Amino acid sequence: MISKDMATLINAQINREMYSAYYYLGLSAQTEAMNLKGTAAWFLAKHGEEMTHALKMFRYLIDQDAAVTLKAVPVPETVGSVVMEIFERTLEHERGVTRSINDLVDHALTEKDHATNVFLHWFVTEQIEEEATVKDILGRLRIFGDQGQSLLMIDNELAALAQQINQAAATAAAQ
Ligand code: OFO
Repeated sequence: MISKDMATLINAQINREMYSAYYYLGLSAQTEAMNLKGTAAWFLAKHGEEMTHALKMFRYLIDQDAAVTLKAVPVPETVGSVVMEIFERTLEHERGVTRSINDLVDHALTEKDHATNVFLHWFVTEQIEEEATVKDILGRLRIFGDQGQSLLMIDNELAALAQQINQAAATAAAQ
């Protein structure tokens, strides 16, 4: 059993994870409309990942005998159609999520809630990986540009990355 305060904060994080999923879904639609198939597939794969994050927290609350309180998911912010800008906003978005996960860990430590602290470690590690991936994509866009041939190259790389994410999700679901 976890405290009411801790459960409230995890419920708020479920909402943020759902928002992340929605944010990526919106960008998938947007980049699909820009004919960036690989980028759209990557954003769609990210949408699926974010949904699993929300469901991990949902399951944790239930396992801890805490109430799940679902709230409305905000409409995702509008991001311009410049590819560089899309990834800059995405990095900012992920950094914001990292801050909120860190706040949760801080709270768990304050409460000496060891179970939640251990549970959250997975998310801390996940955020490191997610920020690094977006930083890497952004780095390539900054070096090669976000137009023409280089955009095509990055779009192809994102298609391959999306496949990896989907395969990992399928493997995890089969276990
Ligand atoms: Fe939920 O992992 Fe990023 O946002």
